[in-house]
Parts: sequence; C-alpha cells; structure tokens
Amino acid sequence: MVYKLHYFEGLGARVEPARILLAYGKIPYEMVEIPFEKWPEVKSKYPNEKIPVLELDGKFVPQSIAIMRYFARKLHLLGKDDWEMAQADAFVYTIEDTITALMPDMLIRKIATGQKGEYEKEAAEKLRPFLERLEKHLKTTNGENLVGNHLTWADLCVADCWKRYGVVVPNLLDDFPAVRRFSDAVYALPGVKEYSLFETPEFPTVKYIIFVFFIIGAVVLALCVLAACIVGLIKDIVEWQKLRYSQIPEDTV
Ligand SMILES: N[C@@H](CCC(=O)N[C@@H](CS)C(=O)NCC(=O)O)C(=O)O
Repeated sequence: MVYKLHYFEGLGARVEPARILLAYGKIPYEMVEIPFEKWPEVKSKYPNEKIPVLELDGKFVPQSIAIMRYFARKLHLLGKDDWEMAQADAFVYTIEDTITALMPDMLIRKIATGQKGEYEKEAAEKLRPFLERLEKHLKTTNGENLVGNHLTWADLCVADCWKRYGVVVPNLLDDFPAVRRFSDAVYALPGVKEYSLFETPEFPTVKYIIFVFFIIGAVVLALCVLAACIVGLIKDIVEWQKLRYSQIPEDTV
C-alpha cells in the first residue's frame, strides 16, 4: 500500500503542506502529476472535480486540509489538547485565506509565469496583513512554533506557505524577520531539510572533477604532441643541414 498524491505539475499551494508533512514523517508516497492540458480530460474522475486528491488502494480523499489533517493525525501533530488543536486548525485555515486573497487575479500564477513587476507589488500588498499578524504572534511564542511551544502541523504547513510565497515574491519577508526565522527553523527539521524544493541543487562535484581532469589531460596531450612536433622538426632541420653540407663539393668550401 503506497499513498498517491494527485496534483498538477510543480509547486502548489494546496499540495505542498501535505508533502512537507509526508517528508517530516518520512512516509513514502508517489506523486501523480497531471499536466494542465490533460486536466479537462481527467477531472471528472476526481471527487469534487478538484485536486489535490489522496489515493490509497484505489480510493480517493479530496480536500487539501482533510489530506493534511490525515497525515498530521498519523504523526501526532494535531496538538496536545482540544484548545491547541483548535488553534493549530485556525493557523492552517488561514493558509486558505491567503490563497483566496491572491486567487481572483491569479497573482502567483502570473508572477511564476514571468509577468512580474506590478503583480509582485500587488501580491506583496495583499499578503502584508497576514505577515504582520504572524510576525506579531511569533513574538509571543518561542519563535519556532505557533502553538504550545512545540511542533504541530500548523508549523509545517504555515512555514511552507511563507517559504513558497517568499520564493515567488521577491523581498516579501524582508520586513518580517520573525516569520523568516520561524520558516527557516521548520525547514531545518529532519526530513523537511532533505525534502526542501527550494534549495540550490547540490554542486555536481564528481562531474566537475572528471571535467577538470579531462581538460588537464587534453592540455597535457596537446603540449606533448606539440613538443614531439617541435623536436621532430628540429631533428629534421639538423639532418637537412647535415645533408645539405655533405652534398656541397669540397672545392667550394
Ligand atoms: N477546497 C479544495 C479546493 C481545491 C481546488 O480548488 N483545487 C484547484 C487546484 S489548487 C483545482 O482543482 N483546480 C482545477 C479546477 O477547478 O478545475 C481544496 O482545498 O482541496
């Protein structure tokens, strides 16, 4: 039994929080990525005709927050008591509010597809009130957790939200150091750290060393060939000189 997550290709606001939870819990799963152009063809097979959808043994669970909560429950990250759970829920539902705030103008999609400038500014303005409230709240906690000073699903899901928006909208977090610190702390957690989609890919050290050796080898080979040609040429000149003088009649010397 392997979990399957159905969503569009690439990063998505409604699927990434579930993926962060899966990464943190080291729960194996497969992504079923649907190309945009294929969506009209396949959408009727999904409940509510929307994605993300979680599949297990051929059965489907729709609704992003239901999917997140399913894994949060498995990982005992819902909160320690009813009050904590309600607070964590509230933070997770606020992510949906940010999506709603940006959705009418499809701002994130526009920026991600290269239409930057004014759209970046507009997105930053729409997200600012959320960031101000979060920054203020984090100053009342240990700075690394939103609820109860210990890890809950709200930390993982909310950190993902701001990390992702921060990648798309430049300088978004500049005025919000507490949010940045919180987000970075979550992304340093085991499992999440290895998963992070935002890190620069690892430098290809082995390929780089092979390439450098290849270049050095090629230069050395070229120098050897050149040296051999020069030595050969000098030898030929000396021989030619000798031959030339040996052919000059003695009485002319
Ligand atoms: N409340 C749903 C909303 C799902 C939703 O709107 N998904 C979008 C992608 S993020 C979708 O399926 N869009 C394609 C469509 O509406 O045809 C959830 O949280 O899962």
